[in-house]
Order: sequence, then C-alpha cells, then structure tokens
Amino acid sequence: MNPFSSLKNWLPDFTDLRRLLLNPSVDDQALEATLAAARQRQPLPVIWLLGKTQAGKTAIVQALTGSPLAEIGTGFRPCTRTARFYDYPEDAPVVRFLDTRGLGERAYDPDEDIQYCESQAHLVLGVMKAMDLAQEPVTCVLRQVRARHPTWPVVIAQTGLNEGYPPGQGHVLPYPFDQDDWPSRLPADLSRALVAQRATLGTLPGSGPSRWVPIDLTQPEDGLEPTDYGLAALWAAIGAVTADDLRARLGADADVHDLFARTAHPHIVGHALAAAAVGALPAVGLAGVPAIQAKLLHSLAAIYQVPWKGRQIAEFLGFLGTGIGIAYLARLLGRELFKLVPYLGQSLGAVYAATASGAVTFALGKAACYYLRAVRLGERIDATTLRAIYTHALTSGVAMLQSERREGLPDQVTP
Ligand SMILES: Nc1nc2c(ncn2[C@@H]2O[C@H](COP(=O)(O)OP(=O)(O)OP(=O)(O)O)[C@@H](O)[C@H]2O)c(=O)[nH]1
Ligand SMILES: [Mg+2]
Repeated sequence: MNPFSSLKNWLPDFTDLRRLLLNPSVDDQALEATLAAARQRQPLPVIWLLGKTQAGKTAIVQALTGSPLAEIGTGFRPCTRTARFYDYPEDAPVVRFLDTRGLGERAYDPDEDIQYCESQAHLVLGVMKAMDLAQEPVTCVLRQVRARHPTWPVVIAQTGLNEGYPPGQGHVLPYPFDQDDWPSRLPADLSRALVAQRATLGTLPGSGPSRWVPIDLTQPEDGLEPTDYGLAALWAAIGAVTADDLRARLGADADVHDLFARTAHPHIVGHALAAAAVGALPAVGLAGVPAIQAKLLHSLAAIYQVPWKGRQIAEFLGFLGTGIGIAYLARLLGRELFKLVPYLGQSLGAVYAATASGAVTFALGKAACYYLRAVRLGERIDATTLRAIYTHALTSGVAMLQSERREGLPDQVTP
C-alpha cells in the first residue's frame, strides 16, 4: 500500500463535528461505550498512594494534578475494601490515583490491594508526615509490596516539613535536598526526623529505584513561601523512576501557565488519547472520533465558564475554517510514518487513523483554549493566531502520541 495515496481517507474534516456540536444529539450511552472501549486499549499509569491518615495523600494528588478546580473529594470510587481510585480527569483519564484507606488505624492487610494493582502500571508513592516517626504501618507495607514486586519504583514524600521548624522560621531556600549536606542545613529537629524515618525503612528489597522527597504543601495563609515547596523535586523523582511522561500528561510543564490552561491540558490529552485509541478500533473507528471531540469542547467551555451555544460554536468553527491544517498534518504524518510503524503491530491505516484522530483532537482542544480564554476576557480573537495555535498543536499532538507509543506502558488497565 502506498502510504500517501490512502492518507486522505484517514484525515478528518469537521463536518461531523459541526453537526454534532450544533445539533447536540450526542447519544450519551454510545459515547460512554466508545470511551470505555478507548480506556480498554489505553493503558493508564497508576500512582498508588500509601500513607497513614492525614499524611497528605490528597494534598499530593491536588498538587500533581495542579488544579484546585478539580473536585478530588467527590471523584474517588471504591475498588477494594481498603482502597479507592480516582481517575483524572474523570471522563478521559490520563492517570489513575489509588488511595489506600486506614493505614495505621487498624490491622491493614495489603494483599487485596496488591492483587488489585498487580495488572496495572505502577508507581508506589509513600507519604509520611515528616515529624511523625511512627511509620511502621507504612514501611511494613512498602517492604511487602517490594518483596512481591521487586522492580516497582517507589517514591516516598516526607510532608509537612514546617512542623519541624523553630517558630517564625521559613523554608530553607534554595531547596537543599539535592545536595549531600542537606542534614546540616536544616533545623536540627527536622533533620533528625527525616533521617530517622529513612532509617526506619532501611533498604527496600528488590532492584527497583526508590527516592525520598521532602515536600511542604501549605496554604497561602500559612505564610510560607513557596506554598509548593519541593513539588518540582517530587516531579523530578517521579520522572526519574517511571517511564510514563506523567508531567506532560498532566500539564505541569512550563508552557502550560494559567490555571484554566493547566486544568484544560489533561482533559485535552485524555480526549486525544481516547480519540487515538478509538480511531484505530475496527468496530468504532473514525465514526466515534467527532463525538469525543464534541465532548472535549463541551468540557473545555465548562472549564472556562463560557457558554457553548450555537453562536460560539459557529464562530469557533468559522475561525478554524474547513480543513485547516489537513495538508500540513498529511505531510507530518507522511514524514513520521516510518518512525511510527516499527512500534506498532498495526496496519498503516490504523496508524494513520489513530494518529490523525488523536492529533486533531489535541489541536482542536488547544485552539479552543485560545478561543475560550479570549471570549472569557472579552478580548479580540485573532484568526491567524488561532490557526497558528492549531497547526502548532498538530505537531505537538503527533509528538505526544508517538512518545506514548514508544515508551509503552508495562501493563494494561482494564477498569
Ligand atoms: N503543612 C503541610 N500541610 C499539609 C501537607 N500535606 C497535607 N497537609 C495538610 O494536612 C491535612 C491532611 O492532608 P490530606 O492531604 O487530606 O491527607 P490524607 O493523607 O489525604 O488524609 P486522609 O484522606 O484522611 O487519609 C490537610 O489539612 C492538609 O492541608 C504538607 O505537605 N504540608
Ligand atoms: Mg485523603
């Protein structure tokens, strides 16, 4: 098959999307089924949080997802007797957090949770309040987990550092924990506690990497700057021990700056991954993609709190124009094709469909953010800028989808 001749068949135009957006007859059940099919194909990185009650697990989820707009509290769903999970973002998730309940409160038998996690990709994130030295319930489970799964990476966050500061003292800046002499640069009590906690755990069994990361996630009214002390180090540790680019998935990168864009980013990635997954499915295929795109645009409008009705929709699609970037995407995919193929056991058609569907969804999302932000702020919308954002995002969308494929994920999640 000549890869270029059939390429057109796999490239989207926005006819179906326009129809779906302007006559919102989206069959929710069909869409749910489509998204469920996507999730089956789309392995989800799982972060398993292990820590005593009030250790700061939820605070870490909030910091990593970066969005106070996300309603973490209501999003958790039970999965075992002692654990619950939270897929973020809920509709088209890019990551799953698994939150263990009751560690340290009663006899906790991790077997069921370990079994539940067994088939899933993994990062175990231990959470310990720095000044709480009674960490045996946590260290004990960490040891059991690593004895069963010697290669699973472990990151342990030591939280609430300021509880070990003398009154009135602020954080030690710059963040000292990447230097070997950090114990001598901290208040003595805190230093002793951090070292003692590490000694309690000792060396974990197995060969997987493990890292300790002191953090302090405070509220502005605590008067400690920065309020996300150590968060960058936590990201660095997660990046160092896992293959998945969680940071890119969640949008913690520097180019995703304002809060709305930051909140929107994982929704865009999640829907792009879902579109890529269904785009390649023989049974659903390209027909399922516009519904996912329509859903993404609705979600984004809700994030930006902009009404998403006929006028806005028509205006946005009008700015975008028909077929925008299609020729560009065709060239891009043509060029990237031979890089993609060795990583997939799929037909070329499925590769086109997946990549085109995913990249276009990603680009639509990024262009919509520009549009919605401008509407929100009452700013003039510049068609050239909007199209440039769209075209640029096609490139980054293709790159994102390729890196997902290349890195692969060790295991599949089947919710
Ligand atoms: N100073 C400081 N406070 C923190 C930190 N992490 C969490 N907290 C606070 O500690 C309290 C408990 O934090 P959560 O994140 O709810 O703890 P959790 O482990 O999810 O607790 P459970 O869900 O009850 O098991 C909250 O009031 C947080 O604001 C931290 O790193 N520093
Ligand atoms: Mg919690």
